[in-house]
Amino acid sequence: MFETLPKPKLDGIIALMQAFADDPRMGKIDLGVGVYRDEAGRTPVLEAVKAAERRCVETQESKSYLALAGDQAFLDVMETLLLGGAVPSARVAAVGTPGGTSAVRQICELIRSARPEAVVWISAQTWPNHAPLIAAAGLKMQPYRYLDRDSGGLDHLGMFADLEQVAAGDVVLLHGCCHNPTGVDPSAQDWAEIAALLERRGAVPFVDMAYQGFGEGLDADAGGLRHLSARLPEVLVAASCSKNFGLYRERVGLAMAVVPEALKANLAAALAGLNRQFFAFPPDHGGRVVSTILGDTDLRRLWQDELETMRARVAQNRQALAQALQAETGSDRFDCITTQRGMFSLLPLSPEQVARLRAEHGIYMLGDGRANLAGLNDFSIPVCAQAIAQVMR
Ligand code: PLP
Ligand code: TYF
Repeated sequence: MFETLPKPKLDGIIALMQAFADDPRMGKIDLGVGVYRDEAGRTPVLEAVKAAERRCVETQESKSYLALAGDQAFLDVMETLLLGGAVPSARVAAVGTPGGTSAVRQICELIRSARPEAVVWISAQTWPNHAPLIAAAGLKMQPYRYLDRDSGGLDHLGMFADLEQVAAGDVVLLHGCCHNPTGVDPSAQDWAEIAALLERRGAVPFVDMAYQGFGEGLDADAGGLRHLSARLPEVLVAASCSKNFGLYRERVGLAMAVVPEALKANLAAALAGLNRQFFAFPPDHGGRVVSTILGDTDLRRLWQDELETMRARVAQNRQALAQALQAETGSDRFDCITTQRGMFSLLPLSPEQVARLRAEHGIYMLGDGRANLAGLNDFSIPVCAQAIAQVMR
């Protein structure tokens, strides 16, 4: 039966991870997969996570099945972290999922169950997994303009012109903060305009929140989502705890629907039903770690300090790289790196230049120029700036 199995398309990010691991060069630099790294290049388990894990090991009395939605304590603390009380809980239905990836998939399945003809609008540059996940759920897609390559900021005119084409009942996928791969986020004013446009067109926002706390701070990063939730009748959310809790391989995420009160029970049942179809009970350990941290004053303070350290380090790398590139190239075209946020920037490099960086300098980034700036340190910043200037000459 498998002679006819089509050759699967590889995940380019995972393939790049492997290529980096296989490269024997000593001075190689990994700006590929989006994981946080400290100055020494490590992705350590957070102290708050270690402490919460110890507590869970000591106190947990059973690992028997829970509900299809997962642990309610985890869902409650995440509702507060994401929505900050912007809407009453009576409007919020949520289920745990194995990471943000399956949250995106579950939300797509939910859209298909409710409205199979809906078009999902995605930013022209987006996380490489978005399109495959939406397509796998059988939904149609349309791109909207997002990045202004000249300024390195939001293509406001292009984005709003494209979103004017959105039909009632369509879905618009937005990155909650720290847009992957561009690092370009809407301003508070932009979010208000997005909300007004979606309200006028009768379209539903779908917010993918994978980096809360890595942009400006926990509350500021959720500002767009909170504004949309307070203003619109329906908002869909996929959230991940992989980055901000460093729980990557534990697979911690949730799928959420903010709806009118009368619909909450049906949405909760539909989401639980989708969990049952795909994996039944979501993983528990990581979510329990998250609820332990957020439910304890001291652990929460420790976690927020650790998150702030990560956020500040990436912001510092942005400043240092932009300065080094300015010095090497004499051009201010890289200044936008400092106004972009989160781990990623889309560097203005051709695929050939990216290939040369990898072959000649051992510097790994995605083919479109996406670089994980958390992968830099004081030593590699001047090395990268020189190499980038060289391939751009
Ligand atoms: N959405 C975006 C935009 C991402 O960058 C990621 C990756 O971290 C995810 C969702 C989901 O990540 P995970 O499935 O590891 O929680
Ligand atoms: O964009 C990234 O690098 C992260 C990690 O299939 C990631 O979001 C990469 C590929 C993948 C899932 C997560």
